[in-house]
Amino acid sequence: MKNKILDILKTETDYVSGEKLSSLLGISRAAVWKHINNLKKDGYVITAVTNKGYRLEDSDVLSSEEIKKILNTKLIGKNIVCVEKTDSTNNLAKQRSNEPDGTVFLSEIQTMGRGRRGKVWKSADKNGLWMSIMVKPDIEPQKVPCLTLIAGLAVQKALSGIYKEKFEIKWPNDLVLNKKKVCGILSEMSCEMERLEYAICGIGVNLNNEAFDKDIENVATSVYLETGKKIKRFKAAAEIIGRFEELYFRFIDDGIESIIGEYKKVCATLGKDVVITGFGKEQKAKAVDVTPLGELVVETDGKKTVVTSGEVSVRGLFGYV
Ligand code: BT5
Repeated sequence: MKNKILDILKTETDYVSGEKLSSLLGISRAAVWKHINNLKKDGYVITAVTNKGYRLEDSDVLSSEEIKKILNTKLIGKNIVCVEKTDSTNNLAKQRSNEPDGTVFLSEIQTMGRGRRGKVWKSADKNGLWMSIMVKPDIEPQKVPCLTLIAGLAVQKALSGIYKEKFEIKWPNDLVLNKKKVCGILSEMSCEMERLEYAICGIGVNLNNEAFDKDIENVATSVYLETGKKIKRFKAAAEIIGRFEELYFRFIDDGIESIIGEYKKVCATLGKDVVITGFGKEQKAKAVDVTPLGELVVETDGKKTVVTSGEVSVRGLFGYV
């Protein structure tokens, strides 16, 4: 009933009276009022004016219904869990790992969003998309880093399909726009013996942020800051989930080789002079390739080395990218 009221309010730009809603739906006005209050609790902004009725204001609500309405996938996002607040959607996914394959977890805000190796991912506001996709493929655990590439490429394709700006990937997992980070990805997994139980791709995208904290303002940006356009989070979520599924099925059916070429085309790191930080030291190198397992091949004094994202961080010699 709540959703029926929502559908009616969405089709009207002006106020809809409680009387009209009650006669259209065959419920009492008190029941209408109760459902309106529940919608408000869900995050919808509804203005109520005596003698006029109810009007739905332009609100950006992250709900599984809104996402599912525009989602056309077979596996990913068939089950969506949306919560108001959690420490980290990756943690939420782990706690609820018995949810079906392809479940997507979203939270309006994260109180302890995580990056790699204990770093913090700032996400204590509703300006971005904080989402984890849980998959349970029958693959070797060593191939899980491929999912990070897939997630990065999925976000790149989704945002490039919506905006005309050039979104690029900074190896392995950052999506950058105008040389600043708009998205980070954290993949985690659980294995039993040599068998993968589940993998979680945590995706954080700065969408509508108008500013960032001092400590990250030099590296961080949002889609809004770069394009001047705000986007509803459920639309961005649906777009990313759809792209993720396309790439994920290609990966399962034909291997990462079928995707890596596309990844390399949008990878801003390739061909750049970079600084590799890891194993307690910093080293200058040239990024020359990405392997089918998603590792970066770097060259120093004619010698090629393969580095993995779990081991090192990479930044450009002359800036973040
Ligand atoms: C990442 O780590 O970029 C992975 C971020 C993954 C976030 C998602 S949100 C949903 C899911 N739940 C989680 O708890 N995590 C995932 P890393 O490459 O280690 O980068 C971390 C660094 O990015 C920090 O040290 C900051 O410098 C910078 N940073 C922090 N918050 C940021 C933000 N909102 N936007 C851009 N950069 C940020």
